[in-house]
Amino acid sequence: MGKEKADLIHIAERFAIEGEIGSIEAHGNGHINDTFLVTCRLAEGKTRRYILQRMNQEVFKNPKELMENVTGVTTFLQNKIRENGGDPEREALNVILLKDGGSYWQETDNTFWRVYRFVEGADSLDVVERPEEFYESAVAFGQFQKLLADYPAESLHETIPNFHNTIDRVEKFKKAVEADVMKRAADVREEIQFVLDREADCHVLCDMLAAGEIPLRVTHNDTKLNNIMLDHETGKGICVIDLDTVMPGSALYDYGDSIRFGANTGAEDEKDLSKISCDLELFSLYTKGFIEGCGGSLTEKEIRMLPMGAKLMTLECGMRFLTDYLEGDHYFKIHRPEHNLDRTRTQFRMVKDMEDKWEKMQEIVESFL
Ligand code: ADP
Ligand code: GN1
Ligand code: MG
Repeated sequence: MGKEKADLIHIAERFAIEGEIGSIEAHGNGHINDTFLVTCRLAEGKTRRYILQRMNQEVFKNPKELMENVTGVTTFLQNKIRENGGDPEREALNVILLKDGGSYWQETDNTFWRVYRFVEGADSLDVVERPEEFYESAVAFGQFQKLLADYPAESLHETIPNFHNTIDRVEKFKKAVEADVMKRAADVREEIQFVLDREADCHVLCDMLAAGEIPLRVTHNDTKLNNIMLDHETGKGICVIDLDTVMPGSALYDYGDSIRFGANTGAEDEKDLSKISCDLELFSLYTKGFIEGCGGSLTEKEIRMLPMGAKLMTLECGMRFLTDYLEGDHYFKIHRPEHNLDRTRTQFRMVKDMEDKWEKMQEIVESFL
């Protein structure tokens, strides 16, 4: 991770954490930030844990604006949770400030760091082990969006411009194919063609948003299963994390990204594509949970378009992995040479499977109208 433990301790000590640092270990499976679990010793053998993160500056060009969003959203959520009788220290992310009050630390090497309170008694999952977990994640992501319904959207910075603009994503993808800086395009012709054959689809949701047929909302935009903490005791989605991409978007993005990841019968980077498919039971469960979580706020049009949300978020993600592969793997963390290509292939297999199951998916969604 590029930093010695002593450096990490030095950075963590800038923040108003409690106790004496006992250990700092790399943590979690996020693809973007460098995440560490910091365990501090308190009196009487007790411990307090924190998450220390180096924000990814390749992805987030403006850490100051990023942290303005995160502090704004977390403070707003904490107030709502308090009003609703919940526990704001556990049900929302809590930013730990610097000893002198700022929300992030700039190291001398120009890296940017932040600290969150660790959400105890809960887990983030990389795969759906029990269908109920997926259902609970849906309810929680739906509720999250509902909680943010009256957040002042105009105060949010666009941390990644055009993040789910699939028209823009296709353009960037085509540029990467044309530039072919790594000379990899010839080996992935089939995958490139897969995108080009679906270019028209990439306009559908953008056009509907532009025409006002579906509403712009404040959404999370990165709703994969490991971005939610599930409570050990109740199994409920206790806290939505990874708030770096909270921005105006569509409910269909949040719904679709969860289906992309969690309703897949295989892992996002599975090499054996025969293991990849869209599990319709999980699809149905998530749909039910998300609609419930949104508490009646989704319009009929949004509900009818849910299958398109799932397909487009999966296609977009595959296209992003392929773009990164063509550009030399500078965006997503990779752990083996063709990692982004393996990820691309699972996404495209999932899209194809959704296309084969399209009518069934629509029937399922319509049963909730
Ligand atoms: P990335 O953008 O790289 O995905 P995340 O913010 O999602 O970074 O953090 C990576 C992982 O670290 C999460 O999937 C989760 O397992 C863990 N994590 C992050 N924040 C917390 C927290 N406050 N409490 C407990 N675990 C956390
Ligand atoms: C990244 O940050 P993480 O690992 O939760 C990415 C998402 C992708 C996802 C694919 C800011 O999510 O958009 O869907 O990887 N986040 C960002 O697994 O680009
Ligand atoms: Mg994450």
